Amino acid sequence: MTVDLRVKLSDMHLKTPLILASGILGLSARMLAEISKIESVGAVTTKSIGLKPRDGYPNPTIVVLPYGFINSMGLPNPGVESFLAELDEAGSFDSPLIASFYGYNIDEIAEVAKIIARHQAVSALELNVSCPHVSGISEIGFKPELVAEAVAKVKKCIDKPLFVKLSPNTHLVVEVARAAAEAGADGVTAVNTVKAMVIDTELCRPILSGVYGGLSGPALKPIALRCVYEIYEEVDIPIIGCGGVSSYLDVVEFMLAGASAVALGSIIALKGVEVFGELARGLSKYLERKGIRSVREIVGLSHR
Ligand code: RRO
Repeated sequence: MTVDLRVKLSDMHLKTPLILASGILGLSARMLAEISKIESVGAVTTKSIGLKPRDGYPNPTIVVLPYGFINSMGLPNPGVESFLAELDEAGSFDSPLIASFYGYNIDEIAEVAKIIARHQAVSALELNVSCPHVSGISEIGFKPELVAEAVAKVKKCIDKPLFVKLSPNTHLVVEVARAAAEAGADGVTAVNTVKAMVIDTELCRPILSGVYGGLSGPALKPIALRCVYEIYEEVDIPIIGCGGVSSYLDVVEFMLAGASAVALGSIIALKGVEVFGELARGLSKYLERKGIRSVREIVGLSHR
């Protein structure tokens, strides 16, 4: 039996439900274009891009733990104009390119969206209102009314699908998803990292230069999965599941919870892009074993 891994996400057609998450190998446009050519890659997402260049935080910016990473990169990015210039040189994309972006207020968010959406290589936008350790970002993403305002304003300026990346660091994750949906968002990405920290017991001070960071990897997975499940129960909007996927069964779990596609982050940083092929093969075998023809059939199946 041949199984079908294709999924549709808003108006994008993905060869597989596997997406490269924002912040992973996504700073160079040329590298993203290369990754988009890998057979089992469904879509690729850029590092979050803002209006102006940002250096990010000084080292140390990442701590490796037995159950995941804590990062505090601090939103390093070249700024929207330089990033688009890079995109001009990057060559073609064989899978949809999702441009992640941010702003410190609603006017700035709309301005960045307008500039990015003009680039023909960009298939969709993902609004990051959920970075846990750069001030001014989650402050928007924790407030359903501000997210609704941002989404409505952005949708007026662009004619491409808009996703909103949600924070797990609020009890209002479903309310924020609902606000995004009602304001016209085409999907949500659930979720960004969990706010966390590490302390050096010899130096007796926080290890990360930014003090706080975002926890990703296996420890995040059950939290992210719960967010996807809750949103699927309450809000009628496509969901990209994101958080700690490290095996094809994790992909299956996210889809059963209600995700139409699944973004991969820490596992790619750890093991490289070969993982896309491994997960796609595992997913196909799972579907074959279950006698399911299309991966689309398992989306939300655990809610029966
Ligand atoms: O750059 C970062 O430090 C970062 C961002 Br923008 C984000 O959205 N999530 C995260 O864990 N790190």
